[in-house]
Amino acid sequence: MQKNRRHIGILNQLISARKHNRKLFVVLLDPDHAQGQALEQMIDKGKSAEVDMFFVGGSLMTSDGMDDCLETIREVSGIPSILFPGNPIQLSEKADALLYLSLISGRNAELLIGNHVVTAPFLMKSQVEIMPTGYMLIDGGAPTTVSYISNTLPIPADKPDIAMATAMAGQLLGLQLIYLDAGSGAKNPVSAEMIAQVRKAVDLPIIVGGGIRTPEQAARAAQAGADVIVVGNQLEENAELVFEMARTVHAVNYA
Ligand code: 1GP
Repeated sequence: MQKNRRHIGILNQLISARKHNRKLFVVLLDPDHAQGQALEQMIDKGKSAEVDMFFVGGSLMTSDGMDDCLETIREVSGIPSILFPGNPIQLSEKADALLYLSLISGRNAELLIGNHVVTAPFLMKSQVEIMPTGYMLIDGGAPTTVSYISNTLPIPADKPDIAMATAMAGQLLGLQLIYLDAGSGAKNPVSAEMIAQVRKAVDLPIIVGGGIRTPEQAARAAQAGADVIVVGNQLEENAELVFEMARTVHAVNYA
């Protein structure tokens, strides 16, 4: 099946970046929030700031702007676009890759396997690169849309040992990426301590996002061992920040 895929290289790019300690900066675009000119401008700024990838998705999408968003990314920037689906209908052939998320911090069977069964026949025929991802929600200080919609409890922020064991299980199950997410707009981002513990526990590339508002917070996450830093909300408020965020993350070298 892999031979049909348009790209099989994005997971390899993430693995190679991890191997060479090159930190990546990703902008999360929620097609419900960014549309038309504002979307084009954000993508254009992302290109100038040399962001590495765009994630596209949202916990709850009420518009049908997904395809438009993916097309605009391709036309304006040529930067890889990765689907970060909040639910199984957020799939599109216009993306380069898909974070095939298993919510391993939760115990909701639909988000561990049910949705995968429903979407598998479509994905087997798709040209989109599939990236099996252990998705872990970490308590960010207040309930977020994703914890409500997923009907799961996040891992307590002060329990890095639970996060460690969960990430280890993800690696043993054969997942290829770990995503530590405090949820979009979280009050507190995932702590450096938790990221560092998970870093020690697994070899996989680690993506970290949720509630990162400043370049310092982004740098702290990268220094603690995150390979990919994702920012959404804050850039919707202040798109100019993308330059400093990207520069700061790219400047971190984790030894
Ligand atoms: C959420 O990790 C992403 O799933 C990004 O979060 O919107 O808070 O930056 P923010």
